[in-house]
Amino acid sequence: MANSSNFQAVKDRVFADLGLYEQVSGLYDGQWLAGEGRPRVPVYSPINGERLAEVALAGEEDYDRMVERAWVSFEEWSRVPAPKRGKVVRAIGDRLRAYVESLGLLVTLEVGKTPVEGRGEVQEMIDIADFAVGLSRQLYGMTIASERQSHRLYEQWHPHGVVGVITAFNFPCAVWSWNAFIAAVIGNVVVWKPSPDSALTAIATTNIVNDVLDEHGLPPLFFLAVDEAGEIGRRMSSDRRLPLLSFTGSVQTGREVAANVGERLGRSILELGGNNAAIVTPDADMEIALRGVAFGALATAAQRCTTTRRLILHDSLIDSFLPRLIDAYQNVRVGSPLEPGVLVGPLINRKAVDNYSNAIVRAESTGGQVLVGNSVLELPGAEGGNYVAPTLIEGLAPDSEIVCEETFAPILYVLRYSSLEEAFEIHNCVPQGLSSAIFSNNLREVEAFLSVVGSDCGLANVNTGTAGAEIGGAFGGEKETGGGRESGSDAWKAYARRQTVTVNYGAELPLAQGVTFDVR
Ligand code: UN1
Repeated sequence: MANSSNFQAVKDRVFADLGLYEQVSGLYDGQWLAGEGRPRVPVYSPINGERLAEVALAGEEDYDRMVERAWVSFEEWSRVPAPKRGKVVRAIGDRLRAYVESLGLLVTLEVGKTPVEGRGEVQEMIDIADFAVGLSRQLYGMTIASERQSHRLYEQWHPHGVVGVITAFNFPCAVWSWNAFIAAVIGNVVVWKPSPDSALTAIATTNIVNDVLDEHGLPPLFFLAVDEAGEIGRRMSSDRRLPLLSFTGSVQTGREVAANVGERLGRSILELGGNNAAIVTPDADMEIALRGVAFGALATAAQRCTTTRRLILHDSLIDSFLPRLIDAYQNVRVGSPLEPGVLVGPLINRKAVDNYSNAIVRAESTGGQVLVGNSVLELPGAEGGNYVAPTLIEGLAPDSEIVCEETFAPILYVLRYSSLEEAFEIHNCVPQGLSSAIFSNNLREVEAFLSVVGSDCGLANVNTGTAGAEIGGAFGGEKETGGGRESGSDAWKAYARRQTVTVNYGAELPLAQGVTFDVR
């Protein structure tokens, strides 16, 4: 169990390494603004409920000034050649390499991820920095054959200006970096509003990256405004000075953001909820399926957008696969992520624990049977922590209300199927469309899953779980997940405005479509 001296020792080491104190500023507009006169909020560790620090919040005037400054930075940064911008991001990636351990552990302390997952979070930032460096020499535009003589037709990509990024607690720095590093090599400047539940990780990250800019004699590019109630988020969504806003969070808040951004005809990238399923067929490699489902359903205490929330299991596997999964659920170690062997840490806060309990009550009241789990855990040594038992529930209709909702807690609904068509129908009947998986070694089943009648999600996985995407692909989902794409592939195009250029280098003025217009 979390022994408190161990917790304190880790905290002291991490805070010293990252330059954090008991009272920190949550506002960076080129410098860290002192807390005077600003409201403060405490940040608690979900591991044991201990107060980690107190964060001074940004007010609306702070935010306004910040966006103005960000535009000043843009003037300078957008004129730096892209490959040179890439070199700066490379230096940032290198600096992050030096903080893999401490920043990863801060993620553990603040949001409760296991140390390997906390580390993985920072690794994801390093990976996207590498990707962005390569991209900085590849911001290709297309040349198109012009129908007119002595004309050149091509596309070029310019930065938008100041890009807003709103992130959730569950990937407290990686998701920001997907946006920020790609946006930066294109020439944008970024204003970040993190979840107040992961403010310290955002503060430490902002500190590290802006130090590198300082050393390069560059203006601040990565601004930060922590707030508590979402006021700044609302400002951002209706702020015309942010041509692009990337939002990661719930479907409910995403709707508001999309409406506000849409109202001003701005652009948004939405990464909203998932309700991801894994189909396990009789032709699956059962060892791979078991591990893939368990990782997808339990990693990060099921607080990923990509978490497996539904298991679509063939009837014939009910007596073989399911008991093994129940066994894994019974034996997985839940507890303080600072303890060796723990795979499932705490939920982020008490509200998340309540959501867990309420979802199970609703599931049971509509015919669900709990196969394992359904308890809020009081762990000795970690009494103030937010621990719950991973839960498997069987017997619900695939389209029942609770199964169609994303509950950010370790509850996996087991749904049965007999034909593959039925499996796809169950799979696609939820409103969300982020990630999906099939476990099968049968080519026909796999290809059907990947065909137009199969998975309707943005991410489709074969013989690997719904969670744990690499940064090289475009990340995002369909339907209520919001349609946004971030991270790899050509997702960078969302952070740039496309300009179609026509150049006439001839001595005549031929018009397109053969139109004539002789004014004399
Ligand atoms: C999220 O949960 O918001 O694929 C992002 C994954 C991670 C990213 C998840 N690489 O699980």
